Amino acid sequence: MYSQGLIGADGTTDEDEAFLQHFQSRIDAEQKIEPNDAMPEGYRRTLIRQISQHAHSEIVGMLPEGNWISRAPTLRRKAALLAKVQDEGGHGLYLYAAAETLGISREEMTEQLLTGAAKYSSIFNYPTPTWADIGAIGWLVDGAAIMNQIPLCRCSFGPYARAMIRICKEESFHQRQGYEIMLTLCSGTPEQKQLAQDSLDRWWWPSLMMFGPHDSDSTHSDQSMAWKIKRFSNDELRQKFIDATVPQAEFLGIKMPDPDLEWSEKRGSYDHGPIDWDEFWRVVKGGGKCSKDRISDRQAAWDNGAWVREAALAYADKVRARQATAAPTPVAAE
Ligand code: BYC
Repeated sequence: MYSQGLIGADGTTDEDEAFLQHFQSRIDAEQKIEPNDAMPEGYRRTLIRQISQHAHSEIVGMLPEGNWISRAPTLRRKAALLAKVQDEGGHGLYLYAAAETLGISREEMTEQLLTGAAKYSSIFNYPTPTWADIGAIGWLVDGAAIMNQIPLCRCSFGPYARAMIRICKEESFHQRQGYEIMLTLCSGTPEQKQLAQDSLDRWWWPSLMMFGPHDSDSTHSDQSMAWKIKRFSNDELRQKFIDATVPQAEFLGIKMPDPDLEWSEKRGSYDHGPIDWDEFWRVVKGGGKCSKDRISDRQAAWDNGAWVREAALAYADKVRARQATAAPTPVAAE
């Protein structure tokens, strides 16, 4: 049933019916697929696309928060934010390493990011004008990330699933540090509480957009769910996030910027107002407030790091040359 040109049967590989069925039966049996296993070309490409975009998001995601490290209000806040931003860098590295097992290099992935061929999460194209934005990012952006990423711990591709386990543990610390910033602001002066409210107003809708387009406009979901890369649809995860987050805003005593938000007894979930999909696609296509800066910052980081890459390669060459000329180790007498 999956052979109708669906599973990467793109004419460039010889994926016959039997091969595709055997692969799908492994997926259906919840077996992990490992890098050296045979896999349809479409599965490999889908994973490279998703994992590399995820890695880029972690790395670009360091920028809006990194912007506040030198201006954090206390030493404790500075230390926590520094650790969080470092964690995001680590997440990017685990994910690039997982994608590399599928046959793409770090250089190729970076080039795809810098030329715009690969996307990164829309959320990181918004500015962080106040300290409260750091609270809102931890609470909402990391909260949305956890909702999306916990199911990825059960992704059918082993290296991605294993990377996600550690990432999710760290994201949960990130979410709590963000919520604690919001809690502190909301228990402070009216001005501080207003800062928290303004940041919620700025970040709520973009956080909902992180989950991707409506299911009806999601081009990859059906196939990714059949392959058990994704376990839930974009709308399902978005709804879970809304249901979990509304009570947290109530506890803070601030209001979601959605007049249509209402608990539905019938659905056992919150109904919400319309998401501005025009804004989503504009931002995804590079029209966000910070889109140009994000890419030029990454380009500068790549260019400025060239000497490190060159030095590492020169050192590796030296080690290889030394090993090649070293005298062979004598064989021990019996
Ligand atoms: N932004 O068919 P769909 C973090 C694209 S990092 C931009 O539903 P899919 C953090 C999508 O790529 C958070 N583009 O796609 C870091 C596709 O275009 P392409 C990142 C988006 O893949 C630092 C098209 O729209 N998390 O948490 O089935 C600090 C159609 O979409 C977005 C991940 O990357 C978007 N929001 O589902 C703090 C998680 N949404 O590729 C926090 C892993 C969709 O055909 N990724 N598009 O050109 C996923 O779970 C899935 O890739 C998505 C999209 C749910 C994002």
